[in-house]
Amino acid sequence: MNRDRLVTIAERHGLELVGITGAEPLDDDRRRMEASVTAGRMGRMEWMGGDRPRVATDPVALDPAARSVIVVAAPYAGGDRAAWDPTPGALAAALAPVLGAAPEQPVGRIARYAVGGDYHATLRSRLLALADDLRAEGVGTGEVAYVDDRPLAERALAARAGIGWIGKNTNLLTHSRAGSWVFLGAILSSEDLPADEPIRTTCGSCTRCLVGCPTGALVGPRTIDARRCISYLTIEHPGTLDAWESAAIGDWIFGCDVCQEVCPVNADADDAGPLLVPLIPLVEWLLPMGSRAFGRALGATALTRAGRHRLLRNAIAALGNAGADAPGVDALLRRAAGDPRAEVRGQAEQVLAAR
Ligand code: B12
Ligand code: SF4
Ligand code: SF4
Repeated sequence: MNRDRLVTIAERHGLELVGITGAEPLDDDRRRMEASVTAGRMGRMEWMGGDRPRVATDPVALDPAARSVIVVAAPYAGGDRAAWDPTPGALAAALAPVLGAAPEQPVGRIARYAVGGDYHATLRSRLLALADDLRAEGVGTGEVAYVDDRPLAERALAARAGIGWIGKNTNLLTHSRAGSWVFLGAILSSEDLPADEPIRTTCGSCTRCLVGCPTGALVGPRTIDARRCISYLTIEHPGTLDAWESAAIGDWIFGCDVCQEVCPVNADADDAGPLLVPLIPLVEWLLPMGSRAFGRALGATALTRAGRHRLLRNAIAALGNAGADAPGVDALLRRAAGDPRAEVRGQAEQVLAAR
């Protein structure tokens, strides 16, 4: 199959950015991943260690029949998310009881990537449908499409497939209108497809993300210390956040977009910004909710990655950072300090103690 045909088929699924690379291992990326884990920069993400760097950087380790990797980038902001996500407003719809109820201040921010339907499920089903179409045209594809939840070095493969380049903020940046506001996914193919060339663009002398990261998590160009990254702290970090971590998240309650907001590559992305959520109604809404009720309310969104307890923990920390003194806040925090979950209790006690 030639490239034009692949692009035409991918466009049917709303996927305009496609690249092809060979299945050869990414030895340099493997070494960098191992170094990052060994140095502790991946924090408590134990799943990033072990055999993952080897497997993630060797498509053949995932599928012995792999000869090529088809990589796609799907815009989640600043471009047409609706082209591939049938529920681009899923998060606002799920949070309607909170967004509708509210006094306006203080608010927490939810990163742009989480605003639609859970991208793992949505993009994976798009990739599976694309793989079916490719098979129908005689292209051998592996059984599995990968989006984030399988061990595959998606950014490094996307860069090698010429979709973009890895910026100093460690994200894959593209020349499309969406810039770096893209998800990445991949399909392994047993065909020797014509590989694309990596593009030559670099960040040049720009350092806006390194300077702009509010927590110093970008410890060098293309090197992140996840332990300082708000995205890690709000989504992956287990347990109560300590005093530094709580202060570090500021008003972000799920993910962080700052190193992409400051990036000139995203200047043409006409996006709606992060989702702003009033914190007091959010805490009131989440507190009486059990895990099942949380699943029913938010199960179709990416917020399930943090779950009820971390989201509540983050909202309480952000409430503390805002110095909220509206009537009823102390009573709300005292209720949270009696929550069955230790991370919620601990966070509420910490905020109460600092008031
Ligand atoms: C673990 C993880 C995280 C961790 C660690 C992030 C990180 N930078 O490694 C945390 C929780 C912090 C995180 C945060 C976010 N993530 Co994340 N994350 C992942 C995951 C699951 C693995 C990434 C990984 O292996 N990291 C380890 C590093 C060492 O490996 P690497 O990224 O593959 O390769 C790096 C090095 O090789 C280095 N590099 C390359 N060449 C060179 C050369 C030199 C000289 C040097 C020094 C380094 C270097 O740069 C590469 C890119 O970081 C991927 C999905 C996947 N399967 O790949 C998503 C993924 C990277 N995340 C994604 C997103 C959207 C985010 C957030 C934007 C979400 C948010 N808004 O909060 C933030 C961005 C924060 C940031 N600046 O990276 C997207 C990125 C899309 C894109 N355009 O790049 C991915 C690809 C998920 C997806 N399927 O779309 N994430
Ligand atoms: S996501 Fe936020 S905290 Fe993490 S590196 Fe980027 S700006 Fe820094
Ligand atoms: S802000 Fe500048 S240095 Fe950072 S990723 Fe964007 S272009 Fe590269």
